Amino acid sequence: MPWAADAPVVLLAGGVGGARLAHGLHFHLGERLTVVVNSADDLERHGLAVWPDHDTVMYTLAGLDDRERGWGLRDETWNVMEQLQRLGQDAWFALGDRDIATHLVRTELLRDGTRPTEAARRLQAALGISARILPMTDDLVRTRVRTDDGWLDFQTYFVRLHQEPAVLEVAFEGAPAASATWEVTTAVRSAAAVLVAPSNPIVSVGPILAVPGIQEALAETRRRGTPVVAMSGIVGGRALRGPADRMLASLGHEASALGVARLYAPWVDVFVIDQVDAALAPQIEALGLRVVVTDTIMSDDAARARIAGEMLAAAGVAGS
Ligand code: FO1
Repeated sequence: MPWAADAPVVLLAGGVGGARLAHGLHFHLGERLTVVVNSADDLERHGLAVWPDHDTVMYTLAGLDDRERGWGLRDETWNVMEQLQRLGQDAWFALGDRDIATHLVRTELLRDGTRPTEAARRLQAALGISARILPMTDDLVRTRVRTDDGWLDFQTYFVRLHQEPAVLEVAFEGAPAASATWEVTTAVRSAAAVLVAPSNPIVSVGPILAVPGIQEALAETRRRGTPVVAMSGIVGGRALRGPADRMLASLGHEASALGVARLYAPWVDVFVIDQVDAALAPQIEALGLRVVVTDTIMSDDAARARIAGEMLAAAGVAGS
């Protein structure tokens, strides 16, 4: 299909893995990049609207991210948290002083009736970001996980309990009644390519697909010849970051690039795996996917740009 030369390239992303690939893609694509972020990890803390995956991508594209920690701002201070603790508040979810400014502005915009997508765009514009970062929906969707102790909010499981309990079931509360925004469906429908970050397939990519309208837009864009290219966040049987490997296993999937490929096969065309998993290529190809094998570890800016370039090449998109 003849895409417009400026047709967007859409990246479906969670937090850290999504932000790293978005950074590499931004190098090639600039304002052509549209990132659709998982918003089911979002939460309200101390009365503030906190959007972890959106902010991780936003701070990374603005060059303000803390690379060691993976979330939040570089050179952050924690005075507000210290004072909250003095005031007897539960401070298990750490909000940095400067990060709080983001949540204050966003909370006020939302309270004044601004749509979440519009609030997101205003924050991005204020930080000088040329790419678009779109929440997957303007509606409230929240991930909950069932453990031996019952159902937990995602951040209680992830941050407070350090992802220790085995996850027996996952639910995206609010998803059936949610709808995709026109910004997201238009971007997917008009995309030159849709890419999937090496994020957690269950709780980062899963919620995006659970929003009614997004799978339909993906199916339509694929029918018109737009490729969907995904990267495995499981390398050598281990998650690059976070609990994806344990989560896959406890939910009955194989904790490997092949396990992720099985989940993605119905809606993905090309699967990018790490060189350490090269031996899995024939089994992944047998699922009907084209396989690209490369070094997928995004250790520095050069690696991010190289891997992003390889994904774009796999999608047949010329970058800068
Ligand atoms: N992750 C943590 O492990 N501990 C925290 O205290 C924490 C605070 C936090 C504050 C703002 C923000 O945007 C992200 C934050 N994260 C924290 C990261 C985040 O909760 C997770 O990495 C994602 O939700 C998983 O994608």
